[in-house]
Amino acid sequence: APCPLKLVPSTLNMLLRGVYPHPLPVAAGRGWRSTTSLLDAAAVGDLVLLDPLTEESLLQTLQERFRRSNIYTYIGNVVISVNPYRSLPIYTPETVQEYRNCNFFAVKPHIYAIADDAYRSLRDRDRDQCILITGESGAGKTEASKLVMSYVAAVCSKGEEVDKVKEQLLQSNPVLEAFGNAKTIRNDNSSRFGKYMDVEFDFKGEPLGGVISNYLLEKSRIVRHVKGERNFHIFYQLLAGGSAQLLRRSRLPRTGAACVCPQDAMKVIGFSPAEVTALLEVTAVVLKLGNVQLSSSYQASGMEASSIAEPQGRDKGWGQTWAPCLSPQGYYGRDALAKNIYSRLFDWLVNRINTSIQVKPGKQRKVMGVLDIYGFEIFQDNGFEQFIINYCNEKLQQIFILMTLKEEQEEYVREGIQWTPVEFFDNSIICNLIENSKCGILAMLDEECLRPGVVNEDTFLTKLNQLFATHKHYESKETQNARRVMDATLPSQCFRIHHYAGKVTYNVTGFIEKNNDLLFRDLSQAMWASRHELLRSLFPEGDPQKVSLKLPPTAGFQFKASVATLMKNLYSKNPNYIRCIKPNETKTGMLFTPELVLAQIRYLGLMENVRVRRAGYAFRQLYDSFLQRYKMLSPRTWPHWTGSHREGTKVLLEDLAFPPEELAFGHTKIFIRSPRTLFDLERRRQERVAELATLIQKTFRGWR
Ligand code: AD9
Ligand code: MG
Repeated sequence: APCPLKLVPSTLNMLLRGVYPHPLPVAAGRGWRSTTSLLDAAAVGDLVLLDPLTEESLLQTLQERFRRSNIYTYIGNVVISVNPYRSLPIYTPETVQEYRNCNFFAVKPHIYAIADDAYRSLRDRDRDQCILITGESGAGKTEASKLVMSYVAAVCSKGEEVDKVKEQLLQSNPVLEAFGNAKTIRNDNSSRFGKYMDVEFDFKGEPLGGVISNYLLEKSRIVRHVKGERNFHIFYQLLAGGSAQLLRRSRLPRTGAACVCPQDAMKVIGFSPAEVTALLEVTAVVLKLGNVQLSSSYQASGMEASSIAEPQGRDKGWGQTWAPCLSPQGYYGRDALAKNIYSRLFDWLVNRINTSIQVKPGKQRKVMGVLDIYGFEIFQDNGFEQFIINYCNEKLQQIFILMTLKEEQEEYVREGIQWTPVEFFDNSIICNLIENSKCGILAMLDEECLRPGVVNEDTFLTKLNQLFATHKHYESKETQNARRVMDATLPSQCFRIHHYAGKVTYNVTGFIEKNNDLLFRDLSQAMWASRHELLRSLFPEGDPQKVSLKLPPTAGFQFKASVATLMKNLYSKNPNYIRCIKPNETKTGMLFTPELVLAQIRYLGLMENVRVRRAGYAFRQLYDSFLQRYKMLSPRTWPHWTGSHREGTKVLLEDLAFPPEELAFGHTKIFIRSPRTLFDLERRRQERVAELATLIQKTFRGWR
């Protein structure tokens, strides 16, 4: 009801201040506008306060908020973002201003709020930050990372030097997307690599530069992709938008609709024209390698050999260059070479960008890391890639739990509140199953890859089945039989892992080859012998002077090491999470398919998120804001309390007679255990406000 404040004489005005404190300090966790009632369950902006907490209520809340175009919702300091698949007017410069230095509690949940919080905490409190963005393909991770970056760029200071750094950092995106993104069935601009970027700031909060790390480029796309998908954007951009000179030199036709090759972005980053040309030339090499056709013939020795089929017309030059290195394993060698050139080129690109944006050593800096990485994957067929990706997500979940608990514990210590251990599902057991350096699945795979002679996946699988026969999170045909699983449905060549987010069946076919990732030595030597400086530099092991008998580290080993580095890096920072959700399979604007979202709620472990978040106390607030909002509930604190805020809060809550275990009094904050108590408090407040309003109106009428 509208408040009759305007009409009320000033004495009454004074009285009312207790009822309508102005501005209303918003009580709860993040996510309420001051005018929104906490009791409007459908609008709950922070799922920590969801009551009751069930998968269903969580789903319904997200759906209802989505319907109202509120795509962002919090779980404490975790932002859930549901992809609207249409442009919403919520990223304007005005919105940036609204969130700039905002009071987190007083504005709607927004990705800007978390970006602002992280940035301010980095600048003013000297705490390094990381922003972890996860979600399935098409859920909006990359868009989210760009929103965070552009927000930070908009709010940090301006100046010629700073603007140049900002521009370089922002322009690294289109370049990496050109080489690392592709159209897939799930997403027209799907990132086919994981990306972590540290943005570094000076003590004033001005950006100095950054470092990018990339993870596991999907290089198999170079030689094969599903119908309806495309290869990496750069190939199309090269053919449609590459300079006439480059196309002529590479003997490539101009084809496709006009599109921009990100040459300008590369220049902004600091690439020289010669570097741009070299990069695109090697890209052209990969493109042309795909057209190389082989023919088989029998040599005098009786061995079968393949050689390049008669090169035609303008490709003649290439054909001759490649001919000697493409015997004897034919297409396999050709494909391995193409994949290797491209993935090494991509690594080179990332390094080259880093050279431009890196900060001089020795400079004091504060860091904000942004991680945009593939979410949990459960497909019909899951292979080595899914295994690796899901392992990474398992580690991210582990670190999430560790960090959340650590953060909670630290706050309790700061506030002088006793910490009671909370129960949560500790997924270390699954991480260990995969990564244990003696007998984890990855170690077993490496062992198998090292075995001389014919290796195959059968022995690998048999070994796993024996080793993990009694492991709670491992399932095989044998364990199914032994455990008398009713729906024993495991296909042959498969094992199943019970991940925190669900069960995934992996087919071991291809594990060994993908883990080995070997390139024939004569191919790397041929590359090293190339006159093309860049191409040559990508294959240092091709130098005959440096022949090494040591096998290169396996793909699994490398990934495990880079995940370990990443985790260490993240663990040293203050975490902020963005969990992205894809609302439908058809990229349709504002369409919400509940079953699909529910599956993601599970993969993302959101229920566990909420549980961990409110494991101790679901809600906490500074004493003065708390007292201000609720003081009208006790005659002892209303309308005025003259003692300390802490004492006032104590008196107030004493009068309300909540069970003592529901409350804890910290040094600066009051802690409330369950959302129910908070709602109770809020309900009482609403009733009291109505009562007082009536009373005031009556009095006022009497006066008139
Ligand atoms: V993948 O794992 O790289 O395949 P992402 O990165 O999770 O995936 P991406 O950010 O590329 O997904 O988003 C997919 C598409 O959704 C974008 O191209 C946009 O068309 C759309 N999208 C995502 N977020 C938003 C948004 N906040 N507002 C409007 C959005 N559209
Ligand atoms: Mg992406």
